[in-house]
Amino acid sequence: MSNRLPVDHVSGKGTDAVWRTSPGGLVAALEPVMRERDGVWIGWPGMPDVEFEPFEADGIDLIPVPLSADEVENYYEGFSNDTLWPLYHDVISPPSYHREWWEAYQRVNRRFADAALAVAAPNAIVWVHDYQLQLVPKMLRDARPDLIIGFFNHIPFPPYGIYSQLPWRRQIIDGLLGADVVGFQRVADAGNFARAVRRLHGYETRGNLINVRLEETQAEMTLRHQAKARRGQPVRTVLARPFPISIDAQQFQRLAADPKIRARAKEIREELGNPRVLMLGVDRLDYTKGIRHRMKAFGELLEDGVFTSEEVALVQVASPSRERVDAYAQLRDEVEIMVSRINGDFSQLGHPGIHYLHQGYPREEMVALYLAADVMLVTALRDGMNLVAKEYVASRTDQDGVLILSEFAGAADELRQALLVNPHDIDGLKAAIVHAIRMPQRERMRRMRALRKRVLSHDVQRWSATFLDALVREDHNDPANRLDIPKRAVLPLDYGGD
Ligand code: GDG
Repeated sequence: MSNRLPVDHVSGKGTDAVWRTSPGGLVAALEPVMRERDGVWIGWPGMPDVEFEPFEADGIDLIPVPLSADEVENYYEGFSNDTLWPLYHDVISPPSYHREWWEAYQRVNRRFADAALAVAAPNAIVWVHDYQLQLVPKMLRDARPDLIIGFFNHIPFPPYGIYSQLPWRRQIIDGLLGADVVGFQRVADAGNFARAVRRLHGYETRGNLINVRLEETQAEMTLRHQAKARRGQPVRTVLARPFPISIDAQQFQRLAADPKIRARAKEIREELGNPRVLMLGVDRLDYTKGIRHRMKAFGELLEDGVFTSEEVALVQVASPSRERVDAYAQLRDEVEIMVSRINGDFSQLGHPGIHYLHQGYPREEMVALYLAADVMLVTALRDGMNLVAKEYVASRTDQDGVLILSEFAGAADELRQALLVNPHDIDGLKAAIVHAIRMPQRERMRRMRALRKRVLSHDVQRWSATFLDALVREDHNDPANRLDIPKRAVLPLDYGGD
């Protein structure tokens, strides 16, 4: 279950409706699993005020949950994207708290839960995805204690000092604790969640396990769980731990080997006037992604005369996102003013410094861009994981290319051989860019080989298998549930100004 079904509506209504599948990594990972287990995907089809019957797309059975235009405004754009999203990303933009948004959030979560309850067989597994649906696990458990319930949070979980702003902080925690397994991207996210649980409920936590105290009646209802008497009180254990998400690495490797895409990569460099160095950013146009920070660093390097716009080009794909939310409209204005200023000041005829593309592209074109780029810039101020970083690495079958990666992206826990940066430190970011541009090929390849080893061995197929395995494993203390995240290495270089 996820807020959006993995399809886009093209045309038609009822049985004549035509859909285009969005071939994301999550779909690739889950499709075989769902087929094997006779699974269904529950989600909103992306159009307000229309009801669709269940249908099949690319071998997956889909159950659409309808949303009214009001609900899209209050549950989705409002509570999900203007309350939870900024709150969970370290309040980079101030969250808005509106009671009518919260009402809509509860109502829509109930509708999603009911859709699952209507189709789930006895003892079925229900895997709920992301911050839009945090109340669903408890709703399912209250109605159907036989279900096995997993929840995965794709975005960060904030420290308690920030989380505690939320007027409905208890309800959300209770919603999540309805799951058997609550998955996060990073160790820090799982830790923040456990701390919030302790602060708000005083439940005991042991490592990754949380002992949720049960009332006697609930304990009797909980058929699947052994209700252990600890200190005289029955408890249910919830596993809360990181499961860092990944990509369909093989798919990116295949695309990167395609002669047409390789030729396109060459053509892109030619179209850009064969710059000595091509730098690339690919993001949804979102204030969490640090797009302004990287442009500031790039603009200052042009200003300092470290390179000219003829020598170094920056391509920034900023795909349109959440345009009806004010903070996003404002960000777009800020980014576009910045691009115009930098290009106005430093462009040379035929060589604008920044090639800004407020457009979405087919995946093939993205891979061609990844192949063409000497340096990939991922400068998020806060990011659950950041799949773009992993896609760049998986596409570089030539073992070349430099990844500059924010330490505030979840991917930084795994991709230790990237040039790790603090994007708030503009001087540090500039130094990392200069280092990337000047890095000898031997060092580039050594780093890229190590990055590729990690991404290719920890793909999205492995991620979903690990999560589902933890979910069906009765014994949460099983050593097979141990973490597989590299130990923190000493950073080879520190760009910090401190
Ligand atoms: C959330 C979390 C977490 C972007 N523009 C185009 C395009 N994309 C694709 C990328 C990538 C995906 O969208 C973006 O994924 P990210 O992980 O970078 O970021 P979010 O959208 O914020 O995702 C994030 C993720 O969930 C998964 O858990 O990693 O932290 O915020 O796959 O390639 N794809 C195409 N054209 C575009 O123009 N085809």
